[in-house]
Amino acid sequence: MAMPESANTRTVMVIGESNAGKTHYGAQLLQRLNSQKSVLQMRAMPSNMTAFEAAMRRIHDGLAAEHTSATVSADSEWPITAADGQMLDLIWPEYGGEQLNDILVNRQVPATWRDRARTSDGWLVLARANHHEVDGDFMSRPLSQLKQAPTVQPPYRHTSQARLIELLQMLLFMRGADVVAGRGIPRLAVVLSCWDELPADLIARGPPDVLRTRMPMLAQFVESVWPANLRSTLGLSALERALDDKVVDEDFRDRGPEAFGYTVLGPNARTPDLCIPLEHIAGWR
Ligand SMILES: Nc1nc2c(ncn2[C@@H]2O[C@H](COP(=O)(O)OP(=O)(O)OP(=O)(O)O)[C@@H](O)[C@H]2O)c(=O)[nH]1
Ligand SMILES: [Mg+2]
Repeated sequence: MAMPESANTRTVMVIGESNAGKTHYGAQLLQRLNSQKSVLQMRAMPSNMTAFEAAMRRIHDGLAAEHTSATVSADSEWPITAADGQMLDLIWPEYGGEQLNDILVNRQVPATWRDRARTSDGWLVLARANHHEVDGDFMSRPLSQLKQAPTVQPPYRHTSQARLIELLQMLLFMRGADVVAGRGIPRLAVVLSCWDELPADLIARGPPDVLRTRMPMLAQFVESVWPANLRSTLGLSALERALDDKVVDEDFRDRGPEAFGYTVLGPNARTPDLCIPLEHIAGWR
């Protein structure tokens, strides 16, 4: 599965739960990487493109792509090169995001994930910030409210923040990283996807600020494990708007997918270059 390694090749893997926006970002990135206009280019044929090709066709027609079925598991490997000749191998495990959940529930990491955890140089975590409201607990809600215990207990499930932290901890453990001594820690980019969905008071703020507001526990975990020079937080809107799976967005179709999407670098600082998160994670920026 692994591509031949060379001294200046970095390997990055994408981590994201179901609905995080993996497939749409992947489809938009592919389009940009093949466009000859981006600072990063595809240097050879990527493998296992089926899911992304279907998504690219849908987006091209102004429609949202379909969810990736939970049974899909096909590593897509993208050989990328930068203008100065540096190389990046991106591993995009095109999976139904539910597989991550299976890892957490079964507490077993399949061999493919173990290998990825060990051999990758960087991890790109996609999290959909608008889906992460801070859950109420005794720190944030008055005790009087908590006393009114629900009569029917919902099945216990970790919050999405807790799931991501747990997953990162499992992957760090598989890797044999020494968190206390700060050894063997991969680069990390937390990419807050679907930025366009955020409410007006957050949309103008910087990505680290939004991470701290929407996912404070994850923000603290990342800050405590990753030294500042190994981590970054960015915002991303792969489509710049929501697409429907049945009603065609004619404006999007007419102007084309290449006219949409941006990376958020800071408060009100955006660039249409969707490859920036890759440069960050490779340590080129
Ligand atoms: N508003 C907005 N919606 C987006 C954007 N990117 C993706 N979406 C929507 O987010 C939903 C999930 O996106 P996917 O790319 O299918 O998510 P995924 O991570 O591949 O999910 P699974 O395939 O279930 O693992 C879809 O309904 C998309 O239409 C964006 O930039 N903006
Ligand atoms: Mg998908």
